[in-house]
This record gives sequence, structure tokens and C-alpha cells, in this order.
Amino acid sequence: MRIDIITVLPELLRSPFDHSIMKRAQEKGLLEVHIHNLRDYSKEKSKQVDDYQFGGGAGMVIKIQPIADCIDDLKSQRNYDEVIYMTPDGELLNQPLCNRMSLYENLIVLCGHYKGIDERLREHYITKEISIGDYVLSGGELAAAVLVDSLGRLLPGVLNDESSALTDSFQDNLLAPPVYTRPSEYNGWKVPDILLSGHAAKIEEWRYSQAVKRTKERRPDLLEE
Ligand code: 6GU
Repeated sequence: MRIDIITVLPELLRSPFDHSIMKRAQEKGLLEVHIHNLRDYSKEKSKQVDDYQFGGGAGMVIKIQPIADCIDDLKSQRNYDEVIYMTPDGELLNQPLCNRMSLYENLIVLCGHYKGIDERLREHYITKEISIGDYVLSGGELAAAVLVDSLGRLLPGVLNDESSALTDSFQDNLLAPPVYTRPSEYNGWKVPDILLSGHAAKIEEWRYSQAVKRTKERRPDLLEE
């Protein structure tokens, strides 16, 4: 998968993909992340990419031209499955949506800023709008990093233990069961006996029942879906 991220703050996106699983995904050639500085596409001497909004009001709006030129440039080089705009009024990101999008080859991810982008870009360029939750961030960069991470780890071959992504919280609409490691007793706090029993089938059963219990307690809404 190739992901092209368009942003006015490229520095914010330097490090999120340089560690751990995302780093390995790129080293294995399974994921390519390209960051594009929107200012490089400005035609103005000042490299300005935003302007006052028509009708008045506080807050700047990102102009059409730099974004249109950047997207046109990318589209002239390959076909994209979606041109995604990160915005708090987009579709809520969840695991089923991540699973579906992880099948794509090429994605453009546009990070919003200030008051947002000129509405005409949303009408003519953007094919999908995504939010990562019901709260407001200063810009779309952190949200884009969340999106890339959630997709990258689903690509075949990225996780070492192939089954690991399938037992995450939210796959099958269940939260993950509790996990323990050594020592088996600390301060008198014991690991559940079943996990030390060596009975693989019984352990699997226990984990499933714990996942259901935890989901009922914490996120009953997931079980209703
Ligand atoms: Cl995608 N952008 C911003 N600015 N805030 C958000 C968001 C995105 N998702 C949740 N809050």
C-alpha cells in the first residue's frame, strides 16, 4: 500500500512511522508513506496556502490551487482508490472501516487545518471524509497518523504473528481479554490458574468468555451491532 499525505505541517508526520511496526512495514516494502508539504505547491512568493473566508468570520481557509495542483500531480503518476480528507465532520473511523480500506493500493490523505479547506475541493476532489473521534484536534496530522497506523498493521506480512491482528480488540466486535506475564505471583497477586494449566482449548475458551464479559461491561454497544 502507498499512502500520500498532504499537509502544511510535514514535521508533525516525520516520526510516527519511523518506529516499531510501521517502520518494519516500510522496510519490508509492504507500506510506503510519502509526505507532501502543501507550501511547495503554493504559487505565491510568501508560500501562503490559506486566505480569509468569504462572508467574514475568524479563521483562515486553505485555498483550492495548492491542494488541486498537488492532487493533480499525484493522480498523473498513478491511480488512487480514495482521496481522503481528515476532518471532525467525516465518517467515524472504526475497525470495519480500517479492514475495508486496508485492501486499497494507493491512498491520498489530506490533512485539514485552520477553518478547513475550500468546500469546492470537497465537492470535486475528495472521495471520502474521515474523523477519528468526537473531539476536535488542531489539525488533521495526528488523525492521519492514526489512520495510517491502523491500516499499516493490517497489511499481510506486517505483523510477525499473523494471528495477532485478528485477536485485537474490536476484531469480531469484542474487546481483547486480559493478558499476564511473569512472575505468576507478585505481591500476592496471582495469575488466573487456567493460564498456567497448559490446556490450550480451555485457555481459548476462558479468553473468549473474558472478552465477552469485558465487552458487556465496557462497550455493550458493540454487542448490539
Ligand atoms: Cl480527522 N481532524 C481534526 N482536526 N479533528 C479531529 C479529527 C480530524 N478527528 C477527530 N477530531
